[in-house]
Amino acid sequence: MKMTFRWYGAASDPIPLKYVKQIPGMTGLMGLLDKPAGVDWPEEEIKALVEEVHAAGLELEVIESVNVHEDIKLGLPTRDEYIANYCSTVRTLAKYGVKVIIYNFMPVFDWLRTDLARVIPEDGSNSLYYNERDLGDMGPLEIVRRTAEGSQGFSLPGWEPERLAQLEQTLKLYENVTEDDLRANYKYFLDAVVPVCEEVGVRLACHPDDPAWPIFGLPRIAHSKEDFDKIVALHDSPANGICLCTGSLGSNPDNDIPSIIRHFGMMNRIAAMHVRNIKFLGQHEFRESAHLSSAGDLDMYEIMKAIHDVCPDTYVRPDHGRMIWDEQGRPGYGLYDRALGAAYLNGLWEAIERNEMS
Ligand SMILES: [Mn+2]
Repeated sequence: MKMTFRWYGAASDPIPLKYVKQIPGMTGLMGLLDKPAGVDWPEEEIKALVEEVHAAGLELEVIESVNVHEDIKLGLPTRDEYIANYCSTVRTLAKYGVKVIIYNFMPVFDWLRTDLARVIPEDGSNSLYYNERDLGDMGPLEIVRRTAEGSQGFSLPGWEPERLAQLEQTLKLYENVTEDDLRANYKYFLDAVVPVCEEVGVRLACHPDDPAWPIFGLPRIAHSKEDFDKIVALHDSPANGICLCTGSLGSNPDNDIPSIIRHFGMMNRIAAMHVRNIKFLGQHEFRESAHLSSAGDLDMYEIMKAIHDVCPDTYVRPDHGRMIWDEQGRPGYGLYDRALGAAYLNGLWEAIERNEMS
């Protein structure tokens, strides 16, 4: 297991790499370049990022958010150009040592919350919160406006202003797209990109829908074991992998996370893990909790044990944290609670390993 940390780059992440390096057991980053979907990432920017991370004593073997252009998901004729750019980005990233590329195939919306700073009454910290009832009242345009307001001037992954300007038009394009259509377009993408990944030694890692059910009537095809069984079958290769995000899949209590890890780990399809906990508050209502099992409803010991048993060499990162100790920063991506999360997950890991040996 390689413990890693999501980092947004020096220009937009207030957390210095030195601080990341000082978290015990931290080996590297899940990094990114802030590029709109469909763009071929420039080699000089990738090179500069890798050199900056290496200079801080950290690895950069995982890249997040090489976003898939909407035209690819919609299967529009323009998709081939964007797929070619994607393949080119894969090749350049591989040249600089990247092994895993995390992406998602969610139409229009990336992860979604109805409150980015919900106060947790027990201790006065705050975290991301979701309540389907609030969402129903708002509608897509309103939630986008609120998200922009609540993010304290930071951009949120998947909410690029360029894309959102065309939101209404894009929503209309999806009106007649079924789940099967979306899967067919997904297969077209994988059939083009996975062979390139195989050639250069990169694994794609599909991030689940978050929350783990359809929203706004859009087709969503990545939020259950059954969904991912279909995804891995679309193109049969270890390079067609999964980023198994416990908090995203775990937002639906029907998803048994340790058993899903075991299932796909034994198939050699887990390329990366996002590990965090969820506190259920009602039907389609939850908030993100501290990483400890006792703070939420997921069994973090069983999650780490499953990783240890079936994909012990995978990349793990603590996922969204709460805002604690009056930290100001990007919602979900502060330093303190994610550092605590990493320390806790490393502690579980050490105990599991010691137990195995005794
Ligand atoms: Mn995640």
